[in-house]
Amino acid sequence: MKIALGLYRHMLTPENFRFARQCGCTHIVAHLVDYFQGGQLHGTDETTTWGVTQNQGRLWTESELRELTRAAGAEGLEVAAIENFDPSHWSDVLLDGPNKRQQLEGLKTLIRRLGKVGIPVMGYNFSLASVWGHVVGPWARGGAMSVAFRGPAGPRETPIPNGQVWNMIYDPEAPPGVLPPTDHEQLWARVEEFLETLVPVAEEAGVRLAAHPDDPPLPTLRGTPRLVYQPHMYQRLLDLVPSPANALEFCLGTLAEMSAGDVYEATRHYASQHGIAYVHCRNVRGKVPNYEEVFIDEGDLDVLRVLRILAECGYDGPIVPDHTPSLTCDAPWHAGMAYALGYLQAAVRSVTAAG
Ligand SMILES: [Mn+2]
Repeated sequence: MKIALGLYRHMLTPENFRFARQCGCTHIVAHLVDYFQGGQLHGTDETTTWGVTQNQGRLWTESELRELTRAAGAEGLEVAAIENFDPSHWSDVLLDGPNKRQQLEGLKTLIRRLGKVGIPVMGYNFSLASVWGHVVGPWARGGAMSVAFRGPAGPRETPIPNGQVWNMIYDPEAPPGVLPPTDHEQLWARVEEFLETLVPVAEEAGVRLAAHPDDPPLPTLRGTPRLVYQPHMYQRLLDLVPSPANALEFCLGTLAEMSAGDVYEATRHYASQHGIAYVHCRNVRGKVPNYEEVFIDEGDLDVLRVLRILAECGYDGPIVPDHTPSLTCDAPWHAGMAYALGYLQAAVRSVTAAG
């Protein structure tokens, strides 16, 4: 297994690449969407979004992707994956809007560019509401700040306004009103078209598409359907277009939050069919509708047991800490990640040595 660090766009700097290498990472997972902009990840009320995306019609260029791989390479790292499409690149793919065909062509171009520069995975989250509704508080060990989902006691589930999807504003000029209703089968039809269009291109480009499950894993959120909110729903997604290029961004925390199923069985099930492109590893206490993100060595998930199963199934791909609670010090995010990465280093070494 390859230890990797996920970095948001504003964190893709030589200093952070060096930090990752110093923590023993051989790979990074890069977010190129301009969310957060260095600001808040989680909002204070139901109207908060991750901001306005400024990339309508502007696909990530081959030279910017190549520069990313060069800059990471200069610090001894490979780019294992790009995580998440920009909402403005695929809003009408998610919403079945008038620009869908054109946007699918754009996504094909992006996948081909990833292939050209040697980035082997494109992670995505086929979701209208995306990650939403979490609150911040001192829920991890020692009162470390982390995020929780509180169901009806959390932010009120307001409908999604026009011009927004995936928790970002892609059209600030959109007319007033909210998204039209969508049901689960309509959403499945949309992801099927997305996969049928992109999987052949990804195969040819040597890129794997990797699906993240819905976080929080509820049947609906803000009145919109969720796609993968129980472990078995990942299989439906793989079966839509069977191919090595149709794979999973296997989020252990989200799987552990699901109300049904078993995260260890799911890990064996998907790893043994080589369906996992990369792993998000974080720990959690509780399940929907009430759970908290905690340190990698507390919470409900037995991380060592999961890693042992991955090793037994021959999984040799990247594993990233996903998110961690913040440590109380001058560098809360970095310290939290360094802690999780140190744990992962030792844990991966112990399970692979035992095998
Ligand atoms: Mn995740």
